[in-house]
Amino acid sequence: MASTTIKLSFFFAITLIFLQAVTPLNLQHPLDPLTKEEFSIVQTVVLHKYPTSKNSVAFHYIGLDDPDKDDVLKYETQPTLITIPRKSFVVAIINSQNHEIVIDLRLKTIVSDNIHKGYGFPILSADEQGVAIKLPLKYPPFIASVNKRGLNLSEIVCSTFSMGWFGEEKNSRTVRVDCFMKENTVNIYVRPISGITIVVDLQLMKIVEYNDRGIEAVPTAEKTDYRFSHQNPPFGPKLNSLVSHQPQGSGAHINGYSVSWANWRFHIGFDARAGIVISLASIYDLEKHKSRRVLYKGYISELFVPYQDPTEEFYFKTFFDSGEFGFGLSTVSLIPNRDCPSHAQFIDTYIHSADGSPILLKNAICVFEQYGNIMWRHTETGIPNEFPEESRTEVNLIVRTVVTVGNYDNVLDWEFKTSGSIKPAIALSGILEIKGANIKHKDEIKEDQYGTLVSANSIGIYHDHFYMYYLDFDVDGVNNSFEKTSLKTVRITDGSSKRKSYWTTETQTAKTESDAKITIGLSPAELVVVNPNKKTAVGNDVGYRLIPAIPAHPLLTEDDYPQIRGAFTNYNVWVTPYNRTEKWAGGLYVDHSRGDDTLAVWTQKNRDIENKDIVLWHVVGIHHVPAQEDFPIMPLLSTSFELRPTNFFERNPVLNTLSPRDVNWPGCSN
Ligand SMILES: *[C@@H]1O[C@H](CO)[C@@H](O)[C@H](O)[C@H]1NC(C)=O
Ligand SMILES: *[C@@H]1O[C@H](CO)[C@@H](O)[C@H](O)[C@H]1NC(C)=O
Ligand SMILES: *[C@@H]1O[C@H](CO)[C@@H](O)[C@H](O)[C@H]1NC(C)=O
Ligand SMILES: [Cu+2]
Repeated sequence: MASTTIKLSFFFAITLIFLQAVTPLNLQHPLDPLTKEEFSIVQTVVLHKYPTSKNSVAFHYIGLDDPDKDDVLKYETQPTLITIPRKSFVVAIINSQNHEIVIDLRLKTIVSDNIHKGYGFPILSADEQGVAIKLPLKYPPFIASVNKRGLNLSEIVCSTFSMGWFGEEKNSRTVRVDCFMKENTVNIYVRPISGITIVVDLQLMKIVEYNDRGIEAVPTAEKTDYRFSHQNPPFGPKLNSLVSHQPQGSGAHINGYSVSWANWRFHIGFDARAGIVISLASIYDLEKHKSRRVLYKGYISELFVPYQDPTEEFYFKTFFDSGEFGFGLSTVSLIPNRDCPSHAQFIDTYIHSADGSPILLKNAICVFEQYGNIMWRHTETGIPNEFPEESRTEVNLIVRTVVTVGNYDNVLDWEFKTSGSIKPAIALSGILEIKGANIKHKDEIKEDQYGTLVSANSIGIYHDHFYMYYLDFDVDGVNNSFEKTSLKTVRITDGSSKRKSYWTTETQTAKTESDAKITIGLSPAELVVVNPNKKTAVGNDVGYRLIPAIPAHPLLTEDDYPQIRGAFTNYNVWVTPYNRTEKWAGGLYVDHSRGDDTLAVWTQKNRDIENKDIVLWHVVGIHHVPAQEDFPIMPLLSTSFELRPTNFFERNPVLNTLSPRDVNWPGCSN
C-alpha cells in the first residue's frame, strides 16, 4: 500500500510540474478574454510609463486586441504550430488626453501609444459616475430645490445620463445627473425628481450647469417595491415545481472558454464593451464527417435607445448603451435557479475598474440545455392499414448573459440547435424611464406628454431599443457572398393555365455594400449568406439564411442629431467586407460622438462584397409604447432572429438524431 501511494504521489507531482510548465500558454485560446493577471500586466505597464504620482490616469477600456483572423483560423486547425501574439487594446484618459495604447502581454511592453484627437469620448467609467452622482447632494442650489419640494435629502440618490450631441461646437466630457427618491422603495426610477437640470463636467468633476424649472409631483412609492420581502398578499397565481435532472450529466463540455455540445463547437469570449462574444461556431456534419464553420464571430455591437420626449427634461436621452456604458461593464452576475435553471453551468470572467484593477464577475455567463419542444415529427394517415408516426424531442443549448444598464435589464441569449440553427434572442425587463407630472388621470392631459400615463403622476416615455448585431459569417470557409432572393408575382396572360398568377423567386448577388442595404418588410425576400465556392451534390450554393426579427425602422428624421449618430439603424441589414477595426457600428468613441465613424459612413465607400470575407449586420428593434403592465417592473418583452442552414446540408441533418432517453421519476431509471 505504502509504496503504491508513494508511486502515485510521485506520478502526481510530475504531472503537476508538467502542467504548471505548459498550462498557462497552451491552454489559453487566442480569443480568451483577458485574465486577472493580464489586466494586472496592463495596469502595471501603463502606470510604469505614466506613474500616478505625476499623471492623472483613468482606464476607460481594457480588452483583448483582436488577433489576426488568419492566425486564429490557422490555430484552429494546428494549435501547436502557431504562436499568436497576445495583446491588449487600451483606451485611457491620461492628463485629459485620450490615449489608445496597445500592449504586448507576454513581453509586457507598450507596442504603440497614440492620442485620439477626433470627436467623441470613450465609455464612461463606473468610478467617475460614482463620484458625479454624489455632487448634487452637497450642492447648495440643489439642496434649496430639495427643500422647496419638501423632500428629505438623505433619501435621494442620483444617476448619470449620457448627453449625446445636438450640434454644439463645444466638445467637453459632460453628463446629466438626474435624481430620484429611494424613500420607501428601491424602485428609484419610478420616483424621479422632475424639473431640475444638472450637468456635470467629468474632467473638472463639478457641476457646470444647474436649472430648476419648477415643481412636478414625485410619484408615490406605494406598491412600487418589487422585492418579495416588501410585497403584501395576496400572492398568485400558484405555480407548480419541475425537477430538472440530467442523469447522464450535461451534454455541454466547457473547457476554459471553449464549448462543445452535441454537433456544435464554439468559443465564448467576453469584452468590457461588447459583453459576450460568440466565436468560431462550427457544426459537425455527420455525412461529410467533418466540422464546418458557420460564424467566425457574433456579438452586439451597439444598443441605441432614443427617448421621444423633446423637452428640456428628456431630449438628450438618446443612449448608446454599449459605446457609452459598456455591455461588458454592465453585465451582472446571474442568479442561479432564477436566471438560469438548476442544471446550468456558470462561467466567471473579469472586467476592470478605472484604475486598471481586475474585477471578478462571478456567474457572468450560464450555459444550459433546454428541453420540451418538437424537433421534427410526422403522422402518416394516408397509407391504408399502416399508421407510421415519428416524433423527436428538441434539445437546445442556451448561452445567456444579463446586461443591466441603469433601469433596463437585457437578457441576451445565444441558442444553438442541433438542426444547425443559431437563434440570438433578446428579452427586456427592468424599470421604465418615468417622468413625473402633475397629472393623476388621463382626463387631465391637455397637451402631448410624449408617453403613457402608467400610474398617477407617472409618464412612461415613448422610446425605441435598437440592438445592432455584428455577425461575421464564415459559411464553410472565409469567402462568402450575400444573396437576396425576392419573391415576385408573375401574371399569366397567355391562357396557358387556369390560374391568373403565381409567385416565383429571383436571386441577386450583392456586388457592393450599397446592394446589401436592406429595409425588411417592404417586399418578401430571402436573405442568404452563401459560399459560392462550395456547392451541394445537387448544385446549390451552401448557405445560411437570416430569418430576421420583426422589423423596426427608425422614426426620427435622418437629419436629427441622434439619428446621425445612430445612422446604423437606417437599414435592418448591412453587409461589409471584414475589417478588423470596423467593430462598433456607432463608432469607437460614442459618448458625445458626431456620427463621423458609423457603419453608415464606412459603407459610403461602397466596397466590393462578392466572394469576400463579409460581415452581416442586423438591427433588431423594438418600438416601446409603455403600458400599465410595464409598471412598476416590466415582464419580459422578447424578440429573436434565426441563422438557419439553407442548402448547407445535403438533407435534414437531424434525421438520424435520437430523442434523449426517457427517464422515469422518481428513481431516475428507465
Ligand atoms: C430623512 O431620512 C433619513 C434616512 O432615512 C431619516 O433618518 C430621517 O429621519 C429622515 N428625516 C425626516 C425629516 O423624515
Ligand atoms: C478569398 O478571396 C480573395 C479574393 O477576394 C482571395 O485572395 C483569397 O485567397 C480567398 N480566400 C480563400 C480562403 O479562399
Ligand atoms: C478598415 O476600416 C478603417 C475604418 O473604417 C479604414 O480607415 C480602413 O481604411 C479600412 N481598411 C481597409 C483595408 O479597408
Ligand atoms: Cu423599453
